[in-house]
Amino acid sequence: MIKKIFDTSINYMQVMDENGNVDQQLFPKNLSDGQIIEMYKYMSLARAVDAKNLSLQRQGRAVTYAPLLGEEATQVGSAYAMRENDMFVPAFRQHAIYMVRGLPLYKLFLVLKGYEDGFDAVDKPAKLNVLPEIVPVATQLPHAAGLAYAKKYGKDGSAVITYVGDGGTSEGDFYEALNFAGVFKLPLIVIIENNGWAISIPRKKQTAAETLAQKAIAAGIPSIQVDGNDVIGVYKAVSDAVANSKNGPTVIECLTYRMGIHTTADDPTKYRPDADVEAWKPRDPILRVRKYLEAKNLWDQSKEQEMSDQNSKVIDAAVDKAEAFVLNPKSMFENVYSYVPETLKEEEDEAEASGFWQGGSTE
Ligand SMILES: Cc1ncc(C[n+]2csc(CCOP(=O)(O)OP(=O)(O)O)c2C)c(N)n1
Ligand SMILES: [Mg+2]
Repeated sequence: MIKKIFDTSINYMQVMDENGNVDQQLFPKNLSDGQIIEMYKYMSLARAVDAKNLSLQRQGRAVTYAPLLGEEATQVGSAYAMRENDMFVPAFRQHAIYMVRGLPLYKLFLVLKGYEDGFDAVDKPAKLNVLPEIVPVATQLPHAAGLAYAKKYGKDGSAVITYVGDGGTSEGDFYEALNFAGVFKLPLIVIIENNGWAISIPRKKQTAAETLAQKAIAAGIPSIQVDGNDVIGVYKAVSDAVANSKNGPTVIECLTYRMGIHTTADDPTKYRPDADVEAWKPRDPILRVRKYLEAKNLWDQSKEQEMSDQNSKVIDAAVDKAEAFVLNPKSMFENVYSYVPETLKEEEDEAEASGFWQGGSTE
C-alpha cells in the first residue's frame, strides 16, 4: 500500500507590480501614503549612500564593500516591518536596514570603514537592537536562533529578524538554525535575500531545489516566496511573520537581483552577460513606487529633485564627519573577550611599545 502522507506547496506573493499597480486585496490596510513615501525616501537614500561608498572605496577612502544596488526593497520593506524591540541580525549586505533602524548616517560610514566605533553609544538612539554585519557566510543564523530562544525565554513578545543570501542557504548553519527554531517554535524570521548569485555561482547551480523557501519545509516552518523588488509585498510578508512570531518562525524568500558587483573585489563581467542585468532593469524596486506615487499625485519631478539634493547634502555631511573621526587603534583589543587573555595583552603591549598607531590617523 502506498498513500500520500505529506504534501505541500509554496506561495509566491506580489502586491505592487513593475508598473506601480497594486493588488487591493493584499495591500496592507494599515499602510498610509505618508509611510509609502517614507519607504520610497529610504530606498532612494540607500541607493545614494551605496553609490557614495562605492566611490569612496574606489578612491581608497573605504574598505572592501558589498553593494546593495537593486536590493533596496527587500531591505527597506523588511526593516519597516520590524518593531522597535525586535532584533536585527544581518549578513554583510544589509546596510539599508541600519538607516531605517535609526543609525546616524556618519555612524554607518564608520561601520563601512570597518570601525566598530560606529556602534558605540555616542549619538546612538538608546535601543537600535542591531548586530554588526558578519562576513562568514550563514554563521549569523545560529546566533539569531539563539537570540530568538532568549527572546522566547524572556517572554517580551519581540522577535529576531535575520538575513541570509541565496548562497548561504546551502550552508549547514542555515539548516541547523532552522531545525532549532522549528523544534522550539522560536520567534525567528529568516529572510533569504535571493539576489540570484553567490559571487559567480548563479542560483540554478547552487541547488536543485525549485525554490529556496521550500527549504523551510523539512524543519516544519511555514515559508513564502515574495517579489523582493516589491517593497509593499516584502513589508506585508514580514509584518505577517512578525505578527505570527509568538507562534513560531517563518522563512521568507525575497526574489531580488544583484544589479552590481558582488563586492569591490569582484568583476562580474567575467561571468555574467550584461543582458541578464538589463532584463532586471524594468523590475527596479524604486521605479515602481515612484510610478505608484506619481499616479496618485503624491510625487513629481520637483519633489524628486528636492529629495535628491537633500540626500547629497546629508551624505556629504556624514562622510565629512566620519572622515574627521579619530580612530582609537586600541579599540581593536577591546570587546573581544569578557576578560583580556595573556596572549592578547602581550600583543597590545607590543603594539603600544612599537608605537604603530602614533598620529591618530583614520586610514
Ligand atoms: C563560510 C564562508 N565561506 C565562503 C565565504 C566567501 N564568500 C563570501 S560571500 C560568498 C557568497 C555569498 O552568496 P550569498 O549567500 O548569495 O550572498 P550575497 O553575497 O549574494 O549577498 C562567499 C562564498 C565566506 N565569506 N564565508
Ligand atoms: Mg546571493
